[in-house]
Amino acid sequence: MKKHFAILASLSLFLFSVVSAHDGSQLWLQGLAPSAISTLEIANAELNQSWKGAAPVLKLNKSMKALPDGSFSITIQAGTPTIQSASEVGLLYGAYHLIRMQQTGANVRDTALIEQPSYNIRILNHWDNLNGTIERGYAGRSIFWRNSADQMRRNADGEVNEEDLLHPKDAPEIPSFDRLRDYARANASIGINAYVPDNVNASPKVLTAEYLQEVKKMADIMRPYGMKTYLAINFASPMVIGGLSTADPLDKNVQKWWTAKVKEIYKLIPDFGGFLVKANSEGQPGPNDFGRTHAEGANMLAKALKPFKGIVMWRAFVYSPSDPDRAKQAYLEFQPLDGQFLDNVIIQIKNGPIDFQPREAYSALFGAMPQTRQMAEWQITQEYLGHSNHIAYLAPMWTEFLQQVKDIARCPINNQLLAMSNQQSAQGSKLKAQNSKLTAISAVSNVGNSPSWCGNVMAQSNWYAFGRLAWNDELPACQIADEWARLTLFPGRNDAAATKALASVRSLMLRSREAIVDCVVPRGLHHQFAWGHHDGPEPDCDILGARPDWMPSYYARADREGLGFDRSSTGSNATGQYPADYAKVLDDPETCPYDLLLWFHHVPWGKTIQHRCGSKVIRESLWDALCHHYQQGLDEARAMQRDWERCQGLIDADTFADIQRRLRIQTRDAQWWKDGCLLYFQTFSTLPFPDDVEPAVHDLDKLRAIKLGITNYECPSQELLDSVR
Ligand code: GCV
Repeated sequence: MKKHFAILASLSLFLFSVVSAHDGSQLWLQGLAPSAISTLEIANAELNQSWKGAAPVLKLNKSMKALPDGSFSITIQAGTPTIQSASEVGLLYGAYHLIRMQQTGANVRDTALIEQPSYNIRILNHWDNLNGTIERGYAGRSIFWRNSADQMRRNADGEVNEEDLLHPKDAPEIPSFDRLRDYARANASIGINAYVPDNVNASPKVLTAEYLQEVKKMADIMRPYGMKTYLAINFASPMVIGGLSTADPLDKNVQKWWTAKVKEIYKLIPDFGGFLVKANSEGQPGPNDFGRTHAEGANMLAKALKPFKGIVMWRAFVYSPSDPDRAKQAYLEFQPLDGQFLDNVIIQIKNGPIDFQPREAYSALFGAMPQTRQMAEWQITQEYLGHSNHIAYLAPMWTEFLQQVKDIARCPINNQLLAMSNQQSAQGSKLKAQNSKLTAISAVSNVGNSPSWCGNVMAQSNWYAFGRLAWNDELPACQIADEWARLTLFPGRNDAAATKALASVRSLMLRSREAIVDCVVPRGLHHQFAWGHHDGPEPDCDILGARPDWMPSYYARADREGLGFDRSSTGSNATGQYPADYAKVLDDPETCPYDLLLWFHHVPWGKTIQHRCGSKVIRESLWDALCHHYQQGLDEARAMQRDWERCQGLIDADTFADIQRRLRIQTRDAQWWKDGCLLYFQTFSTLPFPDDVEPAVHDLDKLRAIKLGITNYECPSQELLDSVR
């Protein structure tokens, strides 16, 4: 008996320690992407390969047409599921939802639910250049353009030829069919229904006949998965590829050129979605170059797209080098244009007024243009969050934003015109009917051709989280983390060891965003990143002749008195752009949320700050608080390492080792941030570190000399980081 027990025990130990290889290349999915032709066939094939139990019934139900496109219901009676929807794509979403329910341990015996999307367009923006590089991409090269090999010329030192980086090769390259189908499937599985395959810093060449043929091929692959194709366009295209002498939106020939181009596109891609435009921003051409407004530029494109039901997503990411406060720019330029945009234009606004910082105030434009459709733009790729070297789960940041916009701006961004149309007459209700259809949310993708798709497995969680929140913007970040980790890291595992490891992964994910805020930009400090590539600290960056608003000192405003940007009514008055009651809260440093203190106020080093840390209320000087936050950032990076170490043997070995290595880099980076920022700010405060803050391990002069020398298309390697500090 004893012997049997011992054999059984060692056998079960063996079974528990055998971890099926799940290296993340499959993302959160099981099996293969069905090579089916129609959406319905895909839904059936997915259920056949993944659903365990009585065969589900799929029913097209036209009476559900009143619900937003893609909505579905699932009813399970005694284990037999029925999925219903007004459209095939709704049935596909229902199939993925059902499979997810089973794989995450939900009740799949008897249940009834209806799911409908929060936004009609749920779109990924890819900043992929036609030469295959990805701006702010840290996961290899593009899956859409010239992706099969590194085709760029390099010099003897291995540096990429500048010309190859900036300009696409003449001939487009056919994208890999399988990779694109896997991409389409992954998106459909979480409800993402649209993509823009090219960079907003757009090459006019994407609109040439040759490239449009490639776009058509992509669109054909994506269509059965419910993915609509859009293009980022260059506003000067009529001049660059059309031979016109102007791109003035009021010029008849320019209008004709766009009308013809749009027709050409729809002939190839009948369900083409429309254009995404970055205009008059960071050197991109736009209507202002011809003395026209953003509304005139956007409307000209909107008119060309209208007959085909296409839309324009016009970005509000604008700022001029001369304005005293970059944070006010988008509002100043766009708010006065409220009501001037046609109804197939939607203004795409970054969540914060600066640029995807780990924490920002929400952009005051949300809710400030009641007669204009608006959509949020988030950033999945970790431009300011340690690239793919750091582990940062971003759903807590996005849910924080959604909450603020709903509560404070009182702006349901998915339903802008509802309130207005309710108050209006017959014309108002017409507006509601038309416009309530145009609701959207977007995010800048982190997908590349690296085996893990996103640079590392943990970074996939943000792609997943974006899809889930775009579908249901009420989902809690912790639920999404749990789902993603179960599906990706512990598929099919319900044993005690896996459950414990899952709890560790969840803890790591949920603390990761705040850890990075503490580590790099605590309490509303922002943009202290290195020049250009934005990896690592460079608070004292000083580039001769460069725009002041590209310099960290512009944002930190450190001096002998204190730290922070005075955006109160006695400063730049950015607070005045927010709804009056919230503006009042922000305007007073005593009531301003502690998390945003240095965003809105220049605070004296010695000023006593009262804040909460867990259940404790702490009173300390700004300087001490700052030191404690950087220390906390470092401590949290170490805690994340410990969380991960608990998963050893329970996660695919290669994935475990890869994330372990990245967390080591992250902890060393946290030390670099703490020393680099505190030693620099200390030159102004002249105050000592508090006793419970670890002394610096670096010299300020050495840190100041660090130049990583990488492009905006790269994540620094461990070797590079180790060699410079
Ligand atoms: C695509 C920031 C980034 C740029 C990006 C720009 C934008 O400035 O650093 O790489 O350009 O935002 O969103 O247009």
